[in-house]
Amino acid sequence: MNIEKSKHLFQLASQIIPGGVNSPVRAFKSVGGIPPFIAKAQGAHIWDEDGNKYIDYIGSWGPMILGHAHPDVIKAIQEVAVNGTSFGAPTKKEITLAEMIVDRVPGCEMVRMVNSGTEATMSAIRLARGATGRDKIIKFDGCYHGHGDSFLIAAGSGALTLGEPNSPGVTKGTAKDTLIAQFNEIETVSELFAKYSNEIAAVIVEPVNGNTGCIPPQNDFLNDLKNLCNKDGTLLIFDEVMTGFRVARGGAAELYNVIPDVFTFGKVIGGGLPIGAYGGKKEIMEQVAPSGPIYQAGTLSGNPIAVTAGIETLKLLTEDSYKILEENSQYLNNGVQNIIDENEYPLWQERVGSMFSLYFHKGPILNTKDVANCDFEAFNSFFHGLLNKGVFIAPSQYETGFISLAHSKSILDETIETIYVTLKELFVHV
Ligand code: KE4
Repeated sequence: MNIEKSKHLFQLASQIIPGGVNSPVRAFKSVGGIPPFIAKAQGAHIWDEDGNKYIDYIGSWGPMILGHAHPDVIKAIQEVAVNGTSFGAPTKKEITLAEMIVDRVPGCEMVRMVNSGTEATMSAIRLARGATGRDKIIKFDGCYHGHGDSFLIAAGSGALTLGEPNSPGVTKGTAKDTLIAQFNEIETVSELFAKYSNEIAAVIVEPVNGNTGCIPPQNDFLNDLKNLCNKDGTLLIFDEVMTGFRVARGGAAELYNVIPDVFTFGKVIGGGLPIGAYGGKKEIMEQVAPSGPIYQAGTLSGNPIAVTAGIETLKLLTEDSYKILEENSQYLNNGVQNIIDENEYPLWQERVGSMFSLYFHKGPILNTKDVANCDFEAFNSFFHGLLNKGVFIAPSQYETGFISLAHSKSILDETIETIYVTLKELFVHV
C-alpha cells in the first residue's frame, strides 16, 4: 500500500504539532508505523491522502454511528451554518437536543451541553463534589474519562496505550482524591467505602468499559455499585460518552436497567462535531450555575452546528436502527468466532451492541488486568495486516471498535474474510 503522502504529512505535522497529531492514540505509537492522513469519508469507508480506501471501524471513536457523511446530517449542517456559526446566546435547538436526550435516557431529567466528553466528566465530578461537600472520587483501573487531572490516574485509552497510567503534571494534591478500584470486582469498591466512608463524592464508571478495549459489566456489578453509593450518600456517575445512544437507544442505563445519579455524554450526540453533555436528576442539576452555585461555563457550549448535527443523528437512530446494529454486530462476531473456533486461535471477543474488541488473549477479559496479559506483539501484527488489506481497526488493544449503520452485510463479509486471511498469515509464523 502506497502511503508516501501520509508519510510526508506526518513528518510535516510532527514539526508543528506534538507527535504530529492532535490526540495521542492517532499517532500509532503502540502499533508502530505511519498513521494514514484521512482525506475523506463516506458511509463505512475512509480514504487517505494517497487514495487508499479502508473499511473504518474507528468511526471517529464513536460519533459516526450512522456512518460517515450521512446526507441528512450534512444537509442539516449546511442549512444551519448559513445562518451563523455561534452566537453566545441561547437558541431553540439547544432545547430540542436536551429534550431528545431526556426523552431517551432513563433517569435523566435535565442536561447541560458542553464541548467535549472531558468537559462533561470534569463538570460532573465538580457537580458531585459541590453537591455532597466531599472531595474523593472512585474511578476504575483502566477506565478513561477524558484528560481532566482527576482522571489521569490509572487511566485507559491513550494513557494506557502510552504506558503512562499517571500523567506528569497531575499534582499529588489532585491524585490523593482519586481512589482506584477494579472493574467487575465489587469488593475492591466496598473496601474503599469502608476505609473512606462519608468522604466519597462520586463513583464514576464507564458502565461498559470502552477504553480498555470493550469489557461488559458482569452480573450485578452496576447494581451493586449503585447500592454501595446509595448507602454512603455518594453519587453514581455513568460516563456514557461512548456507550450513550450507542449500546441502546437509552444507553447503558437502559440496557442494564441501572439508573445513576449523573450521566455524561458526548460523541453520538454531536454527530461528529465537538460536543459533550452532563445530566441527571433535576434536584442535582439545578445546583449548576446559574440556577445554583456550582460553576461551569463554555463559549461554544450548545453550539448551533454541533447541536444540529446531534439532533439529526438522534432522529435517524430509531428503534429499528438499534435492531439493525445489533443484528449486524452479532453477524460480525459470529463470523470471527467461527474462525477462532475452527482454528483454535488464542483469541477472545467481547461485544456490547455495536462496540466490540478482539483480544489476543485466551479466555475471558474481566478488567484491565486481563488486557495487560494480551499478546500485544501479535495484536500489532494483526492491526497492520488488516490495515494493509484495507481494514482500519483501532490502533491499540486498549481501544474499542465501532460498527455503524453503514456497515452492510457485504462489508462485514469482506471484513471477516480479511480477518481470516490475516490470522492465517499471523499464526502460520507464530
Ligand atoms: P473527549 O474529551 O475525547 O471528547 O471525551 C473523553 C472521554 C470521556 N469518557 C469516555 C468513556 C471516553 O471514551 C472518552 C474519549 N474516548 C477516546 C476513545 N478511547 C477518545 C479518542 C481520543 O482520545 O483521541
